[in-house]
Amino acid sequence: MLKSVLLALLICGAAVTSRAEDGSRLWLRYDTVSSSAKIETRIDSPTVRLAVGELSSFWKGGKVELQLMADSRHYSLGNEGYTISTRNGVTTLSSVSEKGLLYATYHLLRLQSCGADCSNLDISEKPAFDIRVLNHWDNPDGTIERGYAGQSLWKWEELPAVVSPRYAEYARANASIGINGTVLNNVNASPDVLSSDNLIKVKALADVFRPYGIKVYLSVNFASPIKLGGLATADPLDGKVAEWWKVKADEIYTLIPDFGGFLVKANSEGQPGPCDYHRTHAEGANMLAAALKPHGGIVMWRAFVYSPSDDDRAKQAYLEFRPLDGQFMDNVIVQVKNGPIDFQPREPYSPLFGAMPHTQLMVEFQVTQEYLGHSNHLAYLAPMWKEFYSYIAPADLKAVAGVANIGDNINWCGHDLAQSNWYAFGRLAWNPELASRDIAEEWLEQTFTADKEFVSPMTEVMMESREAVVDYMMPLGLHHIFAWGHHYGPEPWCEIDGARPDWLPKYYHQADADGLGFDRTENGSDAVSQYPDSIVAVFNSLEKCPEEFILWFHHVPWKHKMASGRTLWDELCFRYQRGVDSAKHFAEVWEEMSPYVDSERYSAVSHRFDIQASDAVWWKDACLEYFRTFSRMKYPSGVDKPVFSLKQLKKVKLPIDNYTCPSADMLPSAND
Ligand code: GCV
Repeated sequence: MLKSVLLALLICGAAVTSRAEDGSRLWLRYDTVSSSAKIETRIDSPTVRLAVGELSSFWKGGKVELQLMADSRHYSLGNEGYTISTRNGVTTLSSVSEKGLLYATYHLLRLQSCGADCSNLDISEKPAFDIRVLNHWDNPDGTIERGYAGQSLWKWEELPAVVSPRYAEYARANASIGINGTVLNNVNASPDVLSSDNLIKVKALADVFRPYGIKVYLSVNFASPIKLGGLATADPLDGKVAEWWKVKADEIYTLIPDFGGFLVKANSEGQPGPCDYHRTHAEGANMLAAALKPHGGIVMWRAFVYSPSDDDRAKQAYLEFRPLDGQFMDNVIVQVKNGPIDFQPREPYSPLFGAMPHTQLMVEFQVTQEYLGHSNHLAYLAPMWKEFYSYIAPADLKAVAGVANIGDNINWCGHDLAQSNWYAFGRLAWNPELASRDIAEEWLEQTFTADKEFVSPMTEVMMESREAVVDYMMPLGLHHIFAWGHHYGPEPWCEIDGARPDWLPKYYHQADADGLGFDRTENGSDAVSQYPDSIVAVFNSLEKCPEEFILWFHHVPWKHKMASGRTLWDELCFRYQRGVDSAKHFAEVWEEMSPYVDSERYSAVSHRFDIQASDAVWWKDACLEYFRTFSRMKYPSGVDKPVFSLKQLKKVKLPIDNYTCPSADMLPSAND
């Protein structure tokens, strides 16, 4: 019989220490209580100790009990679900697992922070997906591909000897929103990640994350058996290669018994893969899956593939992966980006979803704002992810991944308001039914203040922000018209000698004297036919296609009449102008917020809203002035005259790479 020890853990909260509002506390800005409530539990484990510590430090209500329950109700909530109930002034948190109790704890504290009435709770929660992971694109040298919040959090050179306190803070933040996995390194993976020396460092991180319910995964380089193992080949059907991976998996699991598995980018953008040996993606994935399976590990195999072929890039992942449906092992999940191209401000959903009924699929969202103004612009992304779920049922997905926007900046995400995207990613990964607006409100309340004078206007700003970015960057289904070398500013005119056509904006916008947009109808590239018939009927028709996707699917004449009654050209001008107006409005609203926000975060965000407003003008002028050389039409009334000339903007070359966010002095300004 298990020894049953009643632990009445009373941990007095530490004295409130005043600290600068540097954004480091994220949404976890709980006030420490001076005399803590009674927190009771019979369980003593690292995870439950964390839960008890949180409640003792921050729970302002009455007694709380934490209990493991294996009854049918809790069993039906799965391994991570939980209930919270109140009776006679006692709040009871119950789950079949300790992890569930930790999630219940954060739920309770969230309710308290948001000012909810916690006196009569009856809550049941169960996550929609079993696997809810962040994908870090962090490199061994500390840089982060498409990361705009400093260097990597992982200090490989110090590990395992020095274990930064930020690792536990990171894990705590993730646990508080239900994220249960982290892929530590870039999908453009270095083979050295799997070296024995490095695995000891990975173990040190896994040990910190474990009590928070977070599993560690690694991105692996498919050619590791050659580059690290000294083999002559990485052919997945070669017995020595399979054995190399098996031995490597055994080594990993000896160190990290709960290791999650591998994430693989293969035969994509120059990465090695099974196709180098004329094997399929399924053969490559299955070989790795076989090595992990005895340990309970999984392979997340990315479907982000395209090559410089004649086929429309938007079609390629489907063409390559759909024929493999049913061929993947049951511990492989094919990871598909939400749209068919690449995390653009707006894309239709990828047609692979729904097209591989015999394969486990997961969606990959991008939390970092590679194509949405980096960490200079506010683009609250919950509405974008909800848009995806308006087409794809969560039940058809096995898991969800988000490319992290986290770095070693003190405020984690560069822009204080970009923390909302990390938060929203976790909340929606747990429950995709949540409303974007509710998530925005609860995030604002916890991160800043519950004062309605702040929360109401800022919720509106957040809710409008993604659409504003679409408007001033790429309205009406335009996509990938970014400058060469970075994905920050506009360069729809870009031409680079010898560059792959599908890396150039003209490939995507197809502007000419007749009109604008990529013809993906049955008369064009026919990408539309990859969707189910009911959707083809809509997207293929110029009349029925939602205008938000019209230039994605159609080459539209400049004088085509839009729903508003305007011509395409006028509508385009109107959308760019609307984006500029919104960005200016955000800056104005923020100015009114100074009484409610500490001065540190107030000025940091102000500065970024100013950049966003002036970048919006840059985008509008660059795109409209350039497209006007084709439409040869005038700006309609109500649309501002350009501040910048095309000649001026064509000279702009930002001195940034894949790893930086431009500073204000690098950007074109209306005062230049
Ligand atoms: C990690 C885009 C990005 C690359 C990224 C790639 C991917 O092409 O620009 O930086 O590489 O997507 O998702 O693999």
